[in-house]
Amino acid sequence: MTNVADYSEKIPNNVELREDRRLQRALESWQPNFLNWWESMGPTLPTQDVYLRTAINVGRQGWAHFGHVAMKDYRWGIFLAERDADRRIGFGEHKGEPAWQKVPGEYRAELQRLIVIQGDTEPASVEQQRNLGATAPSLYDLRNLFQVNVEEGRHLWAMVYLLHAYFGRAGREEAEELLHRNSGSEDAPRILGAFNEETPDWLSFFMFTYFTDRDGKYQLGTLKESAFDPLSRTCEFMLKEESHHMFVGTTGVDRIVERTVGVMLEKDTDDVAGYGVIPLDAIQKYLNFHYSVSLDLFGGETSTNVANYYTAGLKGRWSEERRKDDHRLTDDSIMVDSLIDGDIGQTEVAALIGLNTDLRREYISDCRNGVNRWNKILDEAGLQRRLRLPSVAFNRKVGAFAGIEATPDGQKLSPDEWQRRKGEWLPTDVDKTHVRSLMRPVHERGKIASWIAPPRNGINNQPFDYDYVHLP
Ligand code: BYC
Repeated sequence: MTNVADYSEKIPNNVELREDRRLQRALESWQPNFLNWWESMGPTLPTQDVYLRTAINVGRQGWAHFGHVAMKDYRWGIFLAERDADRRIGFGEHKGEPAWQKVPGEYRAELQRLIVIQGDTEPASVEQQRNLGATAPSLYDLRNLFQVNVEEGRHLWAMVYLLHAYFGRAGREEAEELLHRNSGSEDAPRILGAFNEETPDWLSFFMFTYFTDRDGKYQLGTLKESAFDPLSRTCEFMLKEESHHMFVGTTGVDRIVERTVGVMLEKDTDDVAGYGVIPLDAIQKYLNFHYSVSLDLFGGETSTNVANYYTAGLKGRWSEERRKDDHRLTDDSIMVDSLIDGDIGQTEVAALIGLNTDLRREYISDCRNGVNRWNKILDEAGLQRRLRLPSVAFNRKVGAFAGIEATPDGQKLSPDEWQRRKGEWLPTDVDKTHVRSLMRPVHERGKIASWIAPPRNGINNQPFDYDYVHLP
């Protein structure tokens, strides 16, 4: 394995693919299927070329190259972070043993399942975002959308490599299935709920990249701890790419809030829908939606699956090595959110079965940073109004609160009351229609739509008015 990606190969890689002819042939026969999928399910807006980042090196410095590339010529490759020959398992019953370079027979099914679930989300997000190019607010944003899309495509490659290289025929079949399931499909939907929701407008896109990509960050962070070393190294490199996706979300919402606040001050009213921007109420409702569906992605508050994954060494905790405990957790407990006699409360459970909750808490505290940041914009403008994260019980479809309805403050509601009032907290048809009415493309260099402020900086030190995308 080298740090440097070999682009002379049909499938660029740093895993010495040419040394394993069978694997190389198998992946080369999957490649046209991937390209067909990209053609039929990927971005719909035709472009000449896009200023994209391509991975060239997995080392600490200078890992990416920027340049204008025709989307169909983008080189999706397989890159694993450097191998540490002495790496040891950091948690669970195999703690201290050498990390695995092969899949142990007894954990084959579970590992495959985790890799398939992870892999399924990557193409799903591309499918969800495929029509957004047609309404991009600027060339800068259009370029960022495509950057996110090609990298999600690469993350699919990352998981397909593992399936092909380590899971035999079953793995190859799963790799095919990853291209057959589609976001929102009636017959063959994507596995996890949030990946079957639409991303029909750019406010949704920024909320998705803020909240849902952040779930990706946390899940990849736990898989980076895995005893299965190739999975760990794959995820480590994916996390590097992932940070730009969240940057897109964070700054996208910043820029929307900034623009809305500007018009609120100028017109001295909260009721700014008529002035071509998105009112704070609508921003809060979109936030409520994307946050709550992303909380569902962590699974149940208690889960024997996650306890087994941890004990076996397949999936660790966020920042496993920084935790000050025995990394086995067989005698520990944790408080988890739960329904107690029908009310929202907390219960103490064995730490191992509460690990989904542990991860979700890390995620929630990270989500707060964004909200604080957006609130700072409101504060600095002298406005009283604040955005906030809704209660963990709000709008949940998975876990302890799936069977109840609650307000963003965590007050339980009867099903009737929920039906009557949910439009106060989740985007209504009126909100969605307003947001969509603003989604008119601005594909002219240096120009930007009315509802969003320009970014403070361009990409790779280029100015905002750089020709990030050439349209036909
Ligand atoms: N929707 O035992 P439980 C990303 C199922 S995002 C539908 O609590 P567990 C990205 C569950 O499968 C990160 N079904 O679940 C972001 C189980 O089914 P079975 C993706 C769900 O296993 C943006 C049952 O309910 N990566 O990378 O502890 C753009 C009981 O659940 C859902 C991963 O998720 C749901 N939301 O935890 C691009 C990492 N949740 O066994 C990319 C891999 C649960 O009864 N996956 N179920 O048939 C995992 O670690 C775990 O499987 C989960 C679930 C955290 C997803």
